[in-house]
Amino acid sequence: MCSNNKMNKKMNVAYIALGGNLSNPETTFCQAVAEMRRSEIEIIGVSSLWHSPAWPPELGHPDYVNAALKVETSLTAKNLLSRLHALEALLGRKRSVLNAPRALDLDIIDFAGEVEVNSPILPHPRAHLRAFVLLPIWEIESTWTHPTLHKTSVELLSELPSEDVLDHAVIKRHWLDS
Ligand code: PH2
Ligand code: MG
Ligand code: MG
Repeated sequence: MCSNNKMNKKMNVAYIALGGNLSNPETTFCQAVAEMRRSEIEIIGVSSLWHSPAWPPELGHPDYVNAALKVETSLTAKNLLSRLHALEALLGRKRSVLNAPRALDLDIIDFAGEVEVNSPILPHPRAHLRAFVLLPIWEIESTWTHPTLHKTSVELLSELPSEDVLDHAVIKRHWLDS
């Protein structure tokens, strides 16, 4: 009888970080969002595109483009992660060594405030240390609070070396068609 999925399924809000430093990340991010919209992932917040040097700096990898999305989904965290991994593969991600350059990285940063020690580890274990994650999330939701550290993105950013944070710049505000 009910035609609206939302009436039957529990909806959760999640924050997803996007990153890429191969091919054309803006195009890849747009394709990723188009695919998400086709699968039970509704986009309810979008950051600008941000540019930053690859971390860690000593590897000399190409610069990154990063962004974040706030989404609403009926998927569980585990199913959302599988969906995101499938999308990474579809859009050209080849898995190799840790921190290898990649066409697309999709990480769940926060899933409904859940805390999980098994995959997917929640919140994302390094999110609080990365300005390329915190800045786009701050842009979408300035009141977002880290689920276990109970600090806002601004508080976490203030704990990072300021030169790290200043290395990040907005390169495009509106990159996604609504
Ligand atoms: N992702 C990495 C490794 N290094 N550096 C930047 N600036 N942005 C990223 O998204 C990034 C990185 C592995 O996930
Ligand atoms: Mg990552
Ligand atoms: Mg990842």
